[in-house]
Amino acid sequence: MARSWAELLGEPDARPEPEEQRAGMFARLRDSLSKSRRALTGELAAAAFDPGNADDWERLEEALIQGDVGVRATAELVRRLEARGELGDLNEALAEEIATLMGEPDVLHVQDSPSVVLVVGVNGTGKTTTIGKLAARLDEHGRSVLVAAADTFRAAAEEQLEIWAQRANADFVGSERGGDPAAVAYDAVEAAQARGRDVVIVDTAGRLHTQTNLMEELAKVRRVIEGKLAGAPHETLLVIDATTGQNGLQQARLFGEAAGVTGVALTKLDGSAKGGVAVAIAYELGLPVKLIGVGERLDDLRPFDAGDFARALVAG
Ligand SMILES: Nc1nc2c(ncn2[C@@H]2O[C@H](COP(=O)(O)OP(=O)(O)O)[C@@H](O)[C@H]2O)c(=O)[nH]1
Ligand SMILES: [Mg+2]
Repeated sequence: MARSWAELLGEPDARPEPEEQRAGMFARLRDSLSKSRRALTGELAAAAFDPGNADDWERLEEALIQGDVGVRATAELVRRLEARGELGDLNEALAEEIATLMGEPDVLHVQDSPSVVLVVGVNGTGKTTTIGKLAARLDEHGRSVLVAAADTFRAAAEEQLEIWAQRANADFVGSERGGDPAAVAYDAVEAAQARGRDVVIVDTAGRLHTQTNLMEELAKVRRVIEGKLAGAPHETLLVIDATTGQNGLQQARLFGEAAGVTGVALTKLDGSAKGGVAVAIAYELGLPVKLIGVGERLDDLRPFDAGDFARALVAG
């Protein structure tokens, strides 16, 4: 049941992705997750799985941990499968339990006009690219977008975002290099209010999370946005590179605490063998995965759908 953009954006009367497109989208997702699926189920002879055999349960546990699902989520999945009694097809059962564990889908909070989406995450995870892709979809769905380059740390960052803004038909607000990120965010919200734009997306710097000044900078950007517009930021999206596995989980933990993250965009699933980390992020940290990146092109960003994801990850 592929989730549509209309559903993710919380449009009234939103419908799931139509049947004709579903098969193709699932095939593509399945393809993107092939390395992760191999990492997770490669060693596991699901057909020969015997629920009465303790060694088989142990092998399943190892496979899940190997597949970056994380220790706590793995323990919970095994517990739930054991509680089923009659298992049927192991991979099908596992896919169902993973989908349940990842929880009900949440919308991207962009219903107010203007809404502010603050985008945070470590350098290179795909923040700017994801913003460009998201802006293009919002534009397609009739929402006017303004993007703000509050990553004033890296020289090329502003220019990169401006190019994406042009492609996505979005307004762009930047700063002089070395400028104050919080001031850029302030200007952006003000410009959106003045021009009647629907969604402001704020790009931020991603110097390593071990530097406390990054967290302080993000907190300041956040405070300025909160002060400028009541209820903002409506969404704080953490971008995680799926190829980093458990490291990504650690990032999620840090940013989640410091930056008030409300949702996750998991990128580079197409090249990752560690897509299972999505389960750990959702279950261990309680952070909803809202978007997945499956490539570098403009249309390679998708609403996250737990059922499809779980099936593509283990059952295929
Ligand atoms: N294969 C793949 N590459 C991606 C994806 N998302 C981003 N990238 C690439 O990751 C690199 C870093 O992206 P960028 O947006 O600059 O990261 P930032 O530093 O967090 O802003 C770029 O080469 C992007 O094209 C994705 O979903 N799949
Ligand atoms: Mg960037």
